Amino acid sequence: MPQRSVVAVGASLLVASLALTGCGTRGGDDSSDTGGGSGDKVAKIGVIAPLSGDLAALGKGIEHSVDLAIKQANEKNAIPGWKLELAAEDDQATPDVGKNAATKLASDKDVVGVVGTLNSSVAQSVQPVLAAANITMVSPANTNPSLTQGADFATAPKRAYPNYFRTCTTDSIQGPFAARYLFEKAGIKEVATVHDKKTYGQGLVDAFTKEFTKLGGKIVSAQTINPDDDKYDAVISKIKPSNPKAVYYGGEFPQAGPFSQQMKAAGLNVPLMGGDGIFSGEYVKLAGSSATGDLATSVGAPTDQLESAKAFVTAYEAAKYSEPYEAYGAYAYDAANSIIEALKTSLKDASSAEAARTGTVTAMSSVSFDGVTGKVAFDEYGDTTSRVLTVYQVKDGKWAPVNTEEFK
Ligand code: ABU
Repeated sequence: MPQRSVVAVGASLLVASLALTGCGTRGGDDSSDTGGGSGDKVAKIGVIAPLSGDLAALGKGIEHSVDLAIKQANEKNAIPGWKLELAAEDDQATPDVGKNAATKLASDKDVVGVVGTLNSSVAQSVQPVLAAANITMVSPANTNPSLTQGADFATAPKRAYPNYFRTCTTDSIQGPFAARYLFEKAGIKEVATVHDKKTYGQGLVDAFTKEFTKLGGKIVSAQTINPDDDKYDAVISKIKPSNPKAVYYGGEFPQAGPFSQQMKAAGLNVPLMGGDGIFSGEYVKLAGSSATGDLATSVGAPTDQLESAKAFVTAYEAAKYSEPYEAYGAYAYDAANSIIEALKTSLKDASSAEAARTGTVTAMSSVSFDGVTGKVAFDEYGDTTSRVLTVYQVKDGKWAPVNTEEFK
């Protein structure tokens, strides 16, 4: 594997105005008591994310980061005459639960925007509900390309929902980015693929496979797992005789961690590589020492190495939230601030939050600011204009960045 070669990219702007004000005074709870004047009207920003279950580590990082953005906006009186509040709902990483959460938020007349979801499969259920209510939705984590560009994204992209935006890049970039890393930088030409049959996992493996074979690589085995299973010996037995030099995994860490551990215990001692769905400290805990050498891509540059994210990291730590910001915290913070930017226009002369919903969707298209992850702006589909990704590798029991690049 190549030596660490982090390329400093992306934003270098310090968001000084979003620095330490208003943080750390409430013991890190995501309370709705977030400042603002007593006569102010209320507008709520919802969160729909897994706040319980296997993926809660990622979901709680999203919730806390949105809470931080809201508290800072209130402390600064970012929208005079209005107080922002957080309305967080647990989707349990399940499409039906997510749909119910969206329905609940849509029926609350104070809700003008939502940050979420984490899972692309849950987004597919949430999108139509929030679209029907003209509520802006900004995901910090959904990477399946169909959510913005429709089912025919590869051949005939068409904006799927006018109210849907995202601050993370898509698997149309993430899959090929991983393929190029393995083939060109790691010199691996034979790979087995595994996915969990979910929207994200399947789409990511498809995108990886297309680029890897185009480069001249060979997919020696293509398998799937059932996400409800925790024993993968049958699938590993099918892969092993094909003698892959790496396994590319489409799915999330609760399954990928044990999969890595079990494949190495079975004598398949090659790196497992996955996407942002496995980029969590929880993956390393689940896989144990077997994780050493495993690889993941994730969106953007490493948050803790970005000059532009320093104030966010400091403020998040000062707030003493009970969970870390994890893979998507900085993207959730930028997502919340993109909604707040739009609200500065849409709430200005609005009689109520509900009356500002359509105006907020319209104002989102013009949002452009220097966020903690870099430039925050959206293209004609609602996708982020950023194409930066990072490859991480497990070393000494934690993920370490090995290559950050803008995908071209
Ligand atoms: N982007 C990785 C995990 C979330 C998703 O389903 O897209």
